[in-house]
Amino acid sequence: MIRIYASGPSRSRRVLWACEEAGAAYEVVEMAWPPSTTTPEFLKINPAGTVPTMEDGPIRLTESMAICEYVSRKHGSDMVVEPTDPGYYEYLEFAQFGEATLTAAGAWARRFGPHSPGILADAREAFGRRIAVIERALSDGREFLTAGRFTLADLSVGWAVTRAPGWGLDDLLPPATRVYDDRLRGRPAYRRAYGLAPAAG
Ligand SMILES: N[C@@H](CCC(=O)N[C@@H](CS)C(=O)NCC(=O)O)C(=O)O
Repeated sequence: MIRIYASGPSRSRRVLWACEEAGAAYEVVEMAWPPSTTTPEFLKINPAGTVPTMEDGPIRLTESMAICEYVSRKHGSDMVVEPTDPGYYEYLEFAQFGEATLTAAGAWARRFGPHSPGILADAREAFGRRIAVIERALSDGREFLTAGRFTLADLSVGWAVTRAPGWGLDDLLPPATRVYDDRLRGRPAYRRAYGLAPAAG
């Protein structure tokens, strides 16, 4: 069975969410925070000391989006958009943007912001500019970022959007992105991944 090393609301939730969307069976090893120093034996599994980390037989992966793609492909989920599908490059762009660009600004705010008002201001400004990319895409009324369905691009960007309150950045979410945020939070798979009761109605 797929084993996920996870910790609280970290990026490991993106992976649990992917497993729930794909209908994958998985087990969670919940780690103390930070996983590198409070659980030193974990460094033998992942020298970077980061979560999520996944083991499935001989396969070991430590990047959340790589794990989401692995789980999706293994379970035949339509969350993957193939290079031969229409809109593939839009999908590729958003799937990379969510982790590499949007999440980065949120992580600066959470990790370094408390030590320096200047860094926090810079991180907030960066997050505000970066979320404008998502707002522009969603302002045509689309439900999901690309391909007319929920894809790995939504898992990538959506994890960062739904994490914004935990980073103290939710006041920066623009209107269409707020509607998208609500839509994602209502998904049964999201709610299971976060241990939340099913959405009302
Ligand atoms: N790009 C990686 C980032 C992994 C990462 O930095 N995870 C954070 C939690 S969200 C972590 O484990 N930080 C602990 C540390 O840096 O010591 C991914 O998407 O999985």
